[in-house]
Amino acid sequence: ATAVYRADYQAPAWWIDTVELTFDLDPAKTRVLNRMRVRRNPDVPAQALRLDGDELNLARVMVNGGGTSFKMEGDQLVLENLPEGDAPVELEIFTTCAPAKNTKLMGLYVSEDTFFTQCEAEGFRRITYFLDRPDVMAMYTVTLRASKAQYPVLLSNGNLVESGDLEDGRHFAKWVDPHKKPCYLFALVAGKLVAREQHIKSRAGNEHLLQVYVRPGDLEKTEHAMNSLMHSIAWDEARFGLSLDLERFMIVATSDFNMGAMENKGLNIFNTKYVLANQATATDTDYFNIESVVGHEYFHNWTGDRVTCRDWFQLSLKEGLTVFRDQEFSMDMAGSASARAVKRIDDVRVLRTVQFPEDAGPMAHPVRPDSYIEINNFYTVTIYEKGAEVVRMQHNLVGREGFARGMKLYFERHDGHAVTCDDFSQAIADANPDSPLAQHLPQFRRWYSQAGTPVLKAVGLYDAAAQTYTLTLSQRCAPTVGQPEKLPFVIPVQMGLISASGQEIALRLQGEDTAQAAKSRMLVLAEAEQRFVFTNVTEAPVPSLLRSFSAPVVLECDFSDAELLTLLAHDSDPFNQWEASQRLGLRYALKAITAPADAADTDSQPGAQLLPAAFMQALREVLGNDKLDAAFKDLVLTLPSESYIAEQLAEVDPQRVHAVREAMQLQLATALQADWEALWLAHSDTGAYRPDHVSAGRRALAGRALTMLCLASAQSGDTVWPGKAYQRCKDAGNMTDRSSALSALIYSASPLAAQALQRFHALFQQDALVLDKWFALQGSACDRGGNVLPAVKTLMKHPDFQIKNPNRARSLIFSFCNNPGAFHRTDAAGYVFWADRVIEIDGFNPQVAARLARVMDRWKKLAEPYRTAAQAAIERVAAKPNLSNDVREVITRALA
Ligand code: B3K
Ligand code: ZN
Repeated sequence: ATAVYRADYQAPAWWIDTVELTFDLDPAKTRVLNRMRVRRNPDVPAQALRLDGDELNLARVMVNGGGTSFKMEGDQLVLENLPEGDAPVELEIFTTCAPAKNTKLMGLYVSEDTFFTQCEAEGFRRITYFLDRPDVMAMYTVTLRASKAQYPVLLSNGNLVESGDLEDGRHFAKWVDPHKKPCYLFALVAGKLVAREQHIKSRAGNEHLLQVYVRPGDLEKTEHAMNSLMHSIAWDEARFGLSLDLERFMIVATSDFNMGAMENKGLNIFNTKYVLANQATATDTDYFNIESVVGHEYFHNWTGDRVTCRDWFQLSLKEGLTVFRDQEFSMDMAGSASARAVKRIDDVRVLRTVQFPEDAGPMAHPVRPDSYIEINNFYTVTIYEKGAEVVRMQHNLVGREGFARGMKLYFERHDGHAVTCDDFSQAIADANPDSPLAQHLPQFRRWYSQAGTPVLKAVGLYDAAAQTYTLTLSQRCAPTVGQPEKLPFVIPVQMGLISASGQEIALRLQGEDTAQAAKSRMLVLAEAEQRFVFTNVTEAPVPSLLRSFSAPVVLECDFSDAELLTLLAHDSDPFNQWEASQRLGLRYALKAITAPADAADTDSQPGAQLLPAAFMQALREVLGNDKLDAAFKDLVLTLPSESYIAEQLAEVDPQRVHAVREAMQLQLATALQADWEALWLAHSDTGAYRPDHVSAGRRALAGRALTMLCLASAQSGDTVWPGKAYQRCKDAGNMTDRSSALSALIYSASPLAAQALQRFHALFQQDALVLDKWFALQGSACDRGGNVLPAVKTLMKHPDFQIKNPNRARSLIFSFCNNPGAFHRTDAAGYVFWADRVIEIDGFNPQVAARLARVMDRWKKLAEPYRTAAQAAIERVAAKPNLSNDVREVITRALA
């Protein structure tokens, strides 16, 4: 395996204008006839045509209707003697492949007797020989032929132009895609499926047919996905003027899928997890995720499909932008300012707990990487979530209207083309020539080229005599792999100033004539250090910085506890209100963790008071504040995660982090017991189920109250609350309440947990997605004396456990390996288990194995004895011959 470099990009020597594919579908041996019209790229010196292939059986190659000479070089089919000149050449390639044996779930494969494809990033070469790169865009005509009884539904991209019966019980369908596309957006589906259908008329007046295909029996679980699709279509028209460009738009669900979903043109293929929902089987989170993923894939129809990536280094061009779009869609759907803030907080939590560690670890890479060995390893939180933050900063630097203008220009310039991240920023800046983005564009682009999370340092100085407040902002960024020196970023800092009594102070910078009406404004830090002097400040203010998380940075500021309590109580920016609670929680956790072991032996004193009285009182006030939404209260009462806490430490003892955080949880449970009881009474009856933000927030808070009450009961020996939780497991009217009650019993180690789990299994043994939850709850259970790993090992032998199904593997194995308190064991057994599973899964599905391998990214930060044991486990994987490129790349980087 060798690395590919962005700097080596060259335009293709050949173009493919049209492709006609004919499939004779058979699980054991599918025949693929590929007729292409190719022509030389006149802008590039003449070269042989080199077509990519992978695990194909080649039967025949013809050129312009006759035989030809060809050779194989590795996996490539090389045609050296094609006719000279500009005239198009007709190529015909006949191959076969074995979909039933395809366990990698890349290319053409079979799941539950149905054919599916997954081509992004480089799966099309597993279907036929092709120029498998995104800058080669062609027009497709696809004919599918298969047994009519076994595969009554035959789907591909675009419009169905012809269908009918053939001999021997076979039938066919012919599809024409009216848009040219790169091959990674090709798809076909064939099997016994049923569809929910919806006819809609767009704003532009065009009629469209929407279809959601699932297995018979699942149809009643497709209403929410269909509604989400209709909302997505309406939103993209309203916000960006982008309409559906197809007569028919299809979504198909499969239970065997390596990731969430795939945006194939007009034929999106989805993991069932992001399609199927009813109140009995799906939680509020599932409902919101479905809306967001359906939106995400639909929005790719423009940002990804109409304008695609020139090469895979530009992946964030479509992914960062499309995540930004799905985040905005979810926020606009959420409605109220506070529901928007909750969504923003959720997104930032993912960024900080997953992306920040990635950016500080061995897999760190810029949003636009410079090299890769296996592109599938680069579908990362950096490309997606940090990429979305980089788009969001551009949005904030030009404003909402300006961004819409920029998008319009982007499509005017690039529709139908394969372009770069630079092209995108250029369009946004050019449409807003007077914006700070245009002013700083070359420097802003460092967000695409430099990896690592910048640290933004803020120092405030109040001068009572001069009535000025001087805010000094500076930035630095630690070295990352291959990038020892970093240049300053352009950091938009949305901010305000608050008086001790909680009033917002008018913001007037020195040199400005009058104070701006707004009490929140954006400062742009573009140098290593800059000073901002505010005048007419009549009392010492508390700065509220980086409101709504206006840049993906770590904010370093010496807030006192009292200042943070002021922000928690009074900040008009709900994000920073929440942030204040997190800073305080983190501060007390770190203090306890780094205190000398004998001074705060939390292991032996689980009741230790780690959270001071003033903080507890502030939390009590949040819980009792009628003006705050339940969902927001739930987030304020969520302590920073173990992995986020660990990330702040130079050396991590995961068991100590776990013990301290659990001690803090216990304090929240016992000290606020009366508050939790009141909350339970007020919120536990959520009425008829509706997955809207207000009632979902109530359910979340009720669920947390129940968990806390069960935890306090475990301490006191009381049995009332576990009894109530058990009762709720039995007769809850929806999956959100049922699973949160079950999780409360498991978390509090209630003796009723085992029985509740058994009942839950009996009730849902026919439902794969609910069984995934059942496995996940056990894999992520709070560890008590090392009990989780043996339970996981036993569950691996459960008849419902199937390691080859990615959702099931993730539900048990990934849940366990991402459960720090259970995974990091002094006897190293968690690491041994991890290494065994990586090796096992790599034998049939490298992409899933490589994801699991990433669990060990931060091993170098571990304290002994964990560090040595982790290294031994990683080295054992590395020593394995025949590792996939996917796993090899992750492991090599981890050990480097
Ligand atoms: N574009 C796909 C991801 C493909 C992953 C390939 N390993 C889904 C998405 O981002 O919408
Ligand atoms: Zn995407």
